[in-house]
Amino acid sequence: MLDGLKSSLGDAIKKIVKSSGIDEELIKDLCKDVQRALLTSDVNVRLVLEITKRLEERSLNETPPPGLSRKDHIVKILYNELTKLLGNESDFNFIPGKQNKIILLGIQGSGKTTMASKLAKFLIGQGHKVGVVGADTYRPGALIQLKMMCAKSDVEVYGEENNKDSPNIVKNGLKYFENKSLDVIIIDTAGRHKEEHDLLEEMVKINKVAEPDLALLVIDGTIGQQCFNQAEAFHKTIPVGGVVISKLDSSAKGGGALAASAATGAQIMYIGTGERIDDLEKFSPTRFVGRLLGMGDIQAVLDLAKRLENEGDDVRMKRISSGKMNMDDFFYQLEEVTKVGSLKGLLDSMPGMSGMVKEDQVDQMEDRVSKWRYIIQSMNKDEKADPDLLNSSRIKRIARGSGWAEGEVKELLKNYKNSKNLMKASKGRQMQGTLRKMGLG
Ligand SMILES: Nc1nc2c(ncn2[C@@H]2O[C@H](COP(=O)(O)OP(=O)(O)OP(=O)(O)O)[C@@H](O)[C@H]2O)c(=O)[nH]1
Ligand SMILES: [Mg+2]
Repeated sequence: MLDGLKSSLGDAIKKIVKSSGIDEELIKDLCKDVQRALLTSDVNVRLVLEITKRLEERSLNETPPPGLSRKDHIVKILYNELTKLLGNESDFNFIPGKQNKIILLGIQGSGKTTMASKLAKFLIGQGHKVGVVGADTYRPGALIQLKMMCAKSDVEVYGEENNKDSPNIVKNGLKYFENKSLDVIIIDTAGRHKEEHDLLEEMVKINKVAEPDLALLVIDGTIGQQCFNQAEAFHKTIPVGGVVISKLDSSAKGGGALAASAATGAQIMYIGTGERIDDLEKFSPTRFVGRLLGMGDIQAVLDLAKRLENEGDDVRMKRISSGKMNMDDFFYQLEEVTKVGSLKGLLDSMPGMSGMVKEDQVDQMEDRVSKWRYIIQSMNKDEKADPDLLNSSRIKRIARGSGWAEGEVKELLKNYKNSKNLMKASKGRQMQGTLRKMGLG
């Protein structure tokens, strides 16, 4: 499924992983590769540009958490951004003690009947008891097709071969199943018109009779980003509870279909990945992107990132307060403070501090933080863990790597050492500590 997209994204990641060092050019290259991959998969240009812009900005500006390499961090950013592109995780909660009605909607040939039988089997696998109503009165042989597919999983189908009134069939079907011990009823409808308007009118009628708990819109994934218009039109007319994208196995445009549907705000709940009855998956953006990027590789990175995030503050604060702050800790604190918004705002909000720091001092500090970001990024892992290693030849190398003068590197080191010493002395005295963290103490 989506093999083209998978291999082109995979190649892009390989380039990053194999590189000897990360620089701006490489990040720009990655963005171009990702752009190409997504466009080839028919993802909308605007969405592609948004995602690669964020990928570039975050890759250039974010400092990886200590312990996570820059490369891994970039892979993680790519993973995050692609996941966001595909919308949220969503689940339909079946209400116990009643018959939950699911109606399948969609244009002709989108895959509704196939989906009805796949979904029936899938839900049975989850322990539900399922019945199906066939309300397609237009397509010759529709009921036979549905019955044949459902027979494979012993699901009973209600249909009326000679009744042309589909809302009436739905009504009769629901009545027929009423007293059977079933908890899910799936209703397959006709997709007779390509013209949106007529189709939508019919949908509204059936919808009224069925009073579904979940209306699932089935969209053919091979149409790519055109999904947007279809999903949006349906979404506006009928309270669509979820979207199913079918035929993702045979579509080179599947990425576009998924992204476009998510962009309407509709939740993608299931995907169809083949013609057989088992070719159905519950859709999860995180799992999907994980697989797209090669789950084995990415999972290890995500696990590590998560562990480091959780380890986060406790360990770090202990290290800092015991005077063992390393360069990563120092920078982490600087970033924490600047993240809050302007330093001035922060200081003004502290009791007794208001107006104590002059405007230009604050500006200077913010400039410094951004300068130091580049310098610290040019240090290697050992140097960050133990800045005492930084002798004059290392300082020279770092200056060259970061694009700043040696004097700036030395200035940073001086501030780091001051902060570290002051931190030791000011244990527990929070406010002064904060000031010193910023190199203002
Ligand atoms: N490759 C592939 N083919 C699919 C998938 N889902 C459905 N199809 C095929 O698409 C065609 C149409 O599927 P149907 O389930 O009959 O579509 P429908 O929406 O019920 O069509 P109408 O009732 O005519 O509106 C059939 O040939 C199916 O085998 C899928 O996930 N992958
Ligand atoms: Mg059908």
